[in-house]
Amino acid sequence: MSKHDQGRRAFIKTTGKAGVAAGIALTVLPSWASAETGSRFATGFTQQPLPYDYKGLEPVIDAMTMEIHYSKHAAAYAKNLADACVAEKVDTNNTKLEDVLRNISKYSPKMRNNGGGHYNHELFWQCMKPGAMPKPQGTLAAAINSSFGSFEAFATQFGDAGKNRFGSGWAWLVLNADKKLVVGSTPNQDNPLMDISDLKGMPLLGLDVWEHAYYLKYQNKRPDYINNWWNIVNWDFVQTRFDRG
Ligand code: MN3
Repeated sequence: MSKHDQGRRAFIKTTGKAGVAAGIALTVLPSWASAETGSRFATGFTQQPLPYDYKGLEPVIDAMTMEIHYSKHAAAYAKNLADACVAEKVDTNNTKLEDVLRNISKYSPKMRNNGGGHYNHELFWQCMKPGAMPKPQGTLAAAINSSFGSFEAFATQFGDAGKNRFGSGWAWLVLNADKKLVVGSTPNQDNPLMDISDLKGMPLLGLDVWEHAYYLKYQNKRPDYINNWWNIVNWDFVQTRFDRG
């Protein structure tokens, strides 16, 4: 059961009693369920189960890479984020991770690296799925065509953002404050929610271009990893994020 589900159950139980006692139906939402973020979309502070097994994305991403990436790298970001939250007195039961990231300049480098690392990976796992369709459809496809000229032009621009990111980082498709689709990249574990980021907005799709994401299978050939990655993008998930953005 996810932390959010646990929170929801506890919330329903608590307000159920209060509602009966007061004779009214309460409509107050817990803090993590703000209208802005929506409880279904908020990223919690703890690592969630991978939505497929380690072999699920083969042959694009091999099982060993997925296992190490999820159970070692991403797990470490989650653990170090928890430690940073204790040290910096972030009440994880009553704070949204997204809000910490939006104000990340007020926190330590440890919070920046691990809060970003945890958020980015939780998003990344959901941005992929076995048996994905090759392109977006519907309103997202139309918006991509309108913003970039064609899906192919978008994919080239996004791929170039990942290929040209020197060292470690992420490529992103972002919905910015003007509700425009923008492509770019961030260094290390930074992301477009962060107040310190040059690229700003709601991340719709993220691609991990750290070597740990591809090196066992692709070695130095990051462009091959990126080109193959299009075969496993979960466009339904990206569409859902676009719809609520
Ligand atoms: Mn990674």
